[in-house]
Amino acid sequence: MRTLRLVLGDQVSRHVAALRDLDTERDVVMMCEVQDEIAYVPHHRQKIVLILSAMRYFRDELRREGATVHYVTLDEPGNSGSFTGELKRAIEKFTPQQVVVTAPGEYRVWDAMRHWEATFGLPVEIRRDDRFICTATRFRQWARQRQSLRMEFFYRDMRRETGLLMDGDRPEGGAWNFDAENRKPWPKRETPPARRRFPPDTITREVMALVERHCPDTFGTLDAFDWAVTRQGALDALDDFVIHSLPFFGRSQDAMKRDAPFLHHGLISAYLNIGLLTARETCQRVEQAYRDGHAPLNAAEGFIRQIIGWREYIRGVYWLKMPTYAHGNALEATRPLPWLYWSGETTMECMAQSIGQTRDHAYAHHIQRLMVTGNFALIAGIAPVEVERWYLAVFIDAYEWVELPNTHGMVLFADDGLLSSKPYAASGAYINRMSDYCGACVHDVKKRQGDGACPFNFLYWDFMLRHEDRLAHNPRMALAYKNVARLPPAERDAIRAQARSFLDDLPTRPAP
Ligand code: FAD
Ligand code: DLZ
Ligand code: SF4
Repeated sequence: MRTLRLVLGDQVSRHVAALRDLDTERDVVMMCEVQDEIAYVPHHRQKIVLILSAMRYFRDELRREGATVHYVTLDEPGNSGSFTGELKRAIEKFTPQQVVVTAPGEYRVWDAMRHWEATFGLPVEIRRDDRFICTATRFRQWARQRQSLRMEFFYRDMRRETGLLMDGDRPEGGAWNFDAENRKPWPKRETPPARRRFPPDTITREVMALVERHCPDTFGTLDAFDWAVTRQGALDALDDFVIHSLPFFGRSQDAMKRDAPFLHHGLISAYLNIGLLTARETCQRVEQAYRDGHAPLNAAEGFIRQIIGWREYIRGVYWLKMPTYAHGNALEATRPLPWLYWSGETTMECMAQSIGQTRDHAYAHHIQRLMVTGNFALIAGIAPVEVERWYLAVFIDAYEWVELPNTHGMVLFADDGLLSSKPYAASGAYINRMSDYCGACVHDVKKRQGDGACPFNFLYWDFMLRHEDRLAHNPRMALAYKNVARLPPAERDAIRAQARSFLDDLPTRPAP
């Protein structure tokens, strides 16, 4: 039976479910570069280049294996601009007896896919994406047994199921979590390691020219593009991380430093998310480094927890709650996204650093996303849909299944605490403790309000006052609200007034 096998841009793996039983003699593999996917948010140009380059390399790899690959480039005449339109054209051209595809990462695409069988009048098999360790069904069963969905318990189950860092049926080292040893500021005199980068070669340079022509005005520069675009490149990047940075991963996980975007982070989310690396092999490589004595347990455990814990949990929540998950707005946040998120022009050094490096590399690490750009959006009361669109656009690794729960739930508390037991609101003191940003900033991090005060300070206190009725009863906020109670009435008024005028003065423009 002749089968048409559709592979999406974030599925460029020979082991993806749709290619499992590929018959290179009879079947046709299809991939298409389409305008709908390029434009559904204004993606950073490096993200588009990564995806299209990885697709083109994967096409060539499959052809070397002898497969027939129907590949539609973005500028090909007749390109209909959508998955559905391209599938229609391919069905007319190859007259297959069935279509096979791997389930997509995003609900939006799944919603289109489930109509294909009726639209085209032939069998369309949507296969489970087995790149993930926990299936959506398994997560649903886990969630059904709980009153609250806390990641830590899910993570323990994943450790047991995968056997990663286990000592029989007990956790390696006698504890599930070694965070008490982690999360220190960056050591003052230490220079961050030079990370292995991958300068663009011919295929990538062609794609870069295409993207420059096609998306001249979208966010982000291409000048510093040096992400890996092949499976081998991604494996080399993982090796580089394990050798040079893994031993220090836990310690430096939350640290921030000026002009140092990567520190000891993995830089592998983009590869995991498009299929160039698998979660399991990445964790096994890290576990081996620990067992060989190359990395301490706190580092290996901390890293593995991010992947089999947070990453799998976040995906589970997405498929458990979509499509309604995105609709909530528990804190009734309505401000438009300030233009500084796109321009990077601001006197707040922490924001300028985090947004500037995002513009240059399509990358900011977790704490910058959570506690700088995310925290600002939370305490400023910016509308969730606007914040979510920004996060989905600007990062090299952004897909809705992982971006949305992180932004909507973890950062904005828009899901009313489904994902995290309290909002991650923080004043400038947190940023000052974990970074060297404040020393280079015109604002005074020690000042709560008044001339020159750090905006994170008066916005934080304004947030706490604004949401007192809703949050003061949360036991995890009790200590913070004790401090709120000590604020004299005149200072409360001053904080509120300064926050309002600061936010009202921030320029906004229609989003790109
Ligand atoms: P490391 O710091 O080296 O961590 C290792 C790996 O753990 C990452 O590669 C990633 O696969 C996984 N991981 C860690 N934390 C998370 C998490 N909270 N959720 C899911 N996976 C996690 N990650 C994405 O992959 N895509 C996104 O669109 C995305 N959006 C985010 C939005 C916000 C507001 C926040 C707070 C976090 C977001 N994250 C997202 C999670 C995290 O910030 C990135 O995975 C991480 O910064 C990627 O860089 P790294 O590979 O150097 O990660
Ligand atoms: C993100 C993206 C972009 C920018 N372009 C394409 C593309 O041209 N062709 C393609 O197959 N996939 C692309 N992608 C990835 C898809 O958006 C992704 O597969 C869906 O969001 C499903 O997760
Ligand atoms: Fe950011 Fe405030 Fe520190 Fe400036 S002083 S870098 S605005 S936290």
